[in-house]
Amino acid sequence: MTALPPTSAASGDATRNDWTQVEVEALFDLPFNDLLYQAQIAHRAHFDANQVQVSSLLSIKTGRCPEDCKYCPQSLRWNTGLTEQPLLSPEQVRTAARKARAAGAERFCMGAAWRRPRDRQLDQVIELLAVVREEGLETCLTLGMLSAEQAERLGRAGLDYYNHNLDTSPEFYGQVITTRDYQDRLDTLGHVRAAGLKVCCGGIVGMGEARVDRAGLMVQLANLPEHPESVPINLLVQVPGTPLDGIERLDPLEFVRTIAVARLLMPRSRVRLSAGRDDMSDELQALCFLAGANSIFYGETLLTTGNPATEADRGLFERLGINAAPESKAASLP
Ligand code: SAM
Ligand code: DTB
Ligand code: SF4
Repeated sequence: MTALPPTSAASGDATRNDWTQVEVEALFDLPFNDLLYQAQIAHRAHFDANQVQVSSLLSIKTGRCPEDCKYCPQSLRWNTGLTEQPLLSPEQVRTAARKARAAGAERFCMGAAWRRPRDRQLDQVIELLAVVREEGLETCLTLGMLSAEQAERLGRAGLDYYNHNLDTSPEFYGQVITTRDYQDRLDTLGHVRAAGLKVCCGGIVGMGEARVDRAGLMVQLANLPEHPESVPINLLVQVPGTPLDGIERLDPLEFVRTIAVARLLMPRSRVRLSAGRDDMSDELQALCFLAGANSIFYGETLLTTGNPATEADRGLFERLGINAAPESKAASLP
């Protein structure tokens, strides 16, 4: 006997924003094969299951962040030996964008280690945004908290996506970050939506949270007024010097379950197999794609930590028959 939940999450066509914690925990608790089967149905209803979107990431301002995120090598509170880097110049960004485009990336995401950008800093970032747009790439930024006015300015400047993660459940959040609260994050996400930008919002697992917290994160993401278009699921990259270095590693199959639940709850969103791939086997990544992941970060570095070599990713895609064709080709599917 399989233990499918009374209402199959996979079958409903309507996207829901009213998930309960109990329902989502029940999905996590399904037998692994049943969970993956349901996730596959949801995935195939909305996407080409053999198509993965690729984004490239660039840290445009590195280190000395005043926030105290316990996972992050860029907080000035932890001694991680990171080389600081002030804001990159338009020329540096153009070079990186061209390289990313030549390697096959569709979207170029720029991240800055700020709590929130000052208006003068936003002016400079808008210049960088123009450079990436000139190079013909989709754009994404992650700069920390934004005011409503700042989000509107980015919208007027032609930004496509803004990344701002909820990171974990509201209950576990205080154990990871104390310098900004959950509501601050929800407020920024509201400003980004109101400005007409697409939302990239997900979280991190493997920080010592329990399954209820992973379920709690998923409930928060899926019950946002609109599902984020892009949902990055990061597996903690343990960096020496950060408080979370050395924490017990998450069971890889639990990571796959998290991807599958994200796919089921947000069936029309791109679910990104985000940080942590450098430590994953090809087989684990293949299971993540089977569970519904259909986006990755492509290129040898994330912001400050490593990511698989592009040749390795190309080889894996080839072995799996995955095509990294532009999003527009997938858009014609149901
Ligand atoms: N400073 C901005 C902020 O926090 O909003 C933007 C950059 S921040 C590095 C973006 C996201 O990267 C974080 O929200 C977190 O989810 C992820 N991240 C940071 N360090 C990580 C790590 N060691 N492992 C996995 N994900 C990480
Ligand atoms: C996201 O969710 N993951 C990316 C991106 N959004 C900005 C960042 C991952 C960072 C991993 C640690 C590092 O390289 O510094
Ligand atoms: Fe700063 Fe972002 Fe790192 Fe937190 S995750 S310390 S806000 S760069």
